[in-house]
Amino acid sequence: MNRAILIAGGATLTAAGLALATNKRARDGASDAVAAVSKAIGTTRGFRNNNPGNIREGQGDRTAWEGERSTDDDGAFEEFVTPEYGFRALVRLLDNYRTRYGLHTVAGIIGRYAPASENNTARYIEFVADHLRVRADQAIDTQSTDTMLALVDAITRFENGGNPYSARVMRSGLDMARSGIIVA
Ligand SMILES: [Ca+2]
Repeated sequence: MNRAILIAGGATLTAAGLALATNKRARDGASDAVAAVSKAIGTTRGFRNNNPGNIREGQGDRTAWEGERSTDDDGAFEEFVTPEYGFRALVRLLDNYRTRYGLHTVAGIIGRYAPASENNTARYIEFVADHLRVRADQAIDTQSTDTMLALVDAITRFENGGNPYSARVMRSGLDMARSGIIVA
């Protein structure tokens, strides 16, 4: 399987491929394509809500996340004041999958995270497993910072068609989630 195509979802790879071209016209086209992709990702629902994992509101929206916006403009999804808080919530949720539900595989984790009633779960599982370079039914160690960040990155890419966030922003969210200082 061509991993680059799978991860890029087409558009980013096309831009990257074009960027290798040496003639100026192709390079200009590539810059436009990259800008268009960045702009498209910057307008996704997950991006607007600072909720890169597209965490849904629970029934009655009773979960009060740390860093949740005081306003509720999106009636279906959680909204956070910064992307760091969105990543924090995602890591908290995925840590719960391990500690509370004993989920240790991509199939188990994504099967719960993105139920088939509202998602193409099979495609989601395949995408994430491929990104992590594991089999869907293989145990992964989500206690590991690197593995959790890779999982969060894959979810962000699948949910938004790409990941516009820096590694630092994701790491900051993970550190907040696991610091034990902020509790929610
Ligand atoms: Ca909301």
